[in-house]
Amino acid sequence: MATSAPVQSASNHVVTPASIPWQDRPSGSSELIWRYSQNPVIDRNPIPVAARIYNSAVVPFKGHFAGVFRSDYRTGMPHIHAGFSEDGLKWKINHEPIAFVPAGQTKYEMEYSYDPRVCWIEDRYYVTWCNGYHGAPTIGLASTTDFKTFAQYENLFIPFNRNGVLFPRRINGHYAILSRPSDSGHTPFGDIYYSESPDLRFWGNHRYVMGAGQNWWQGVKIGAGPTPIETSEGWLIFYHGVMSTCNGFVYSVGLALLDLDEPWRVIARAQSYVLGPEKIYETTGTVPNVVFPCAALHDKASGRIALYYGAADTVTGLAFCKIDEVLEFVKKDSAA
Ligand code: BMA
Repeated sequence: MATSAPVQSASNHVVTPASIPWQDRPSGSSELIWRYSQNPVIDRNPIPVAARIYNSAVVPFKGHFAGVFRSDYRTGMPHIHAGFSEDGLKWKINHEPIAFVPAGQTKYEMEYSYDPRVCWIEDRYYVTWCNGYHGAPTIGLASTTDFKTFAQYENLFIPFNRNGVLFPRRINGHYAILSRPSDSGHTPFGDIYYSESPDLRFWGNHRYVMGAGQNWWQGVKIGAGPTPIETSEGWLIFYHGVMSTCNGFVYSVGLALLDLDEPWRVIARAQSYVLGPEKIYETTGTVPNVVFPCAALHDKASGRIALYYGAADTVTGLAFCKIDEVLEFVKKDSAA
């Protein structure tokens, strides 16, 4: 079920030894990405205050795992909570939301918070999320070392923006992020952009990376998912792509490979999605037909990846793949 190799960050820095969750591909299956047989790993009503936990981020922490979880309250508001797990499968999620401490003088506004990502850079974990600011979504930023105290910084951008995903190391001396400019609603457009910063405070050199529309399944909008994984061939990214149908949006998972030094340059981009909503917990829920990846654990020694994703805006799912197979697929299926 589990590997014994150390989990490493994409920058080859050993964050902490841990055994990532794993199941072999089911016999007879030829799927590139296969689901955990006991999905969902976080089911409905997981903590008293929240009816649904999904679109959440998980990282290695002190030999085990920690995470930041999108928790939708029965008031309808989403908030983010910290949580812990010995094995990456059974989660103890705090019943109280994260109480952010201002990193500076100002107490930053946060009307709602959702779709967190967590990224280890140099000496601490950084959390990014969609932060409600004067009724509009933008990208919130905080740091932590212990998942107890979180220092909150200024929002990275002015509204409207979502899906802020940091790179796990500086690139050409700068912090780097992918994001998706949007609107305040169920945005009917959206491309992925790259921005960089000397200090995580001032962001610029905004570059277009890739857009919606390449294929029907990603025809409406796209958005970055887990922290990019560094490989010798480039930054491997899982992202979500959205299709419009007469019954609403359908969210699937796509794959792309970005240049290591110039990540706004797309080396390869698969034309086919690699995980689509199929299982009952993905096709039925608050928002049917959604798979939305926010975290990937990568075991460098074995090449195994455990991918965490929100399903139907209701529960949290887990899926597995192998990095060499995924890299081969993204190049073979690419139109870039
Ligand atoms: C997006 C975000 C996600 C959500 C998805 C499907 O706009 O709000 O959190 O999973 O819609 O409802």
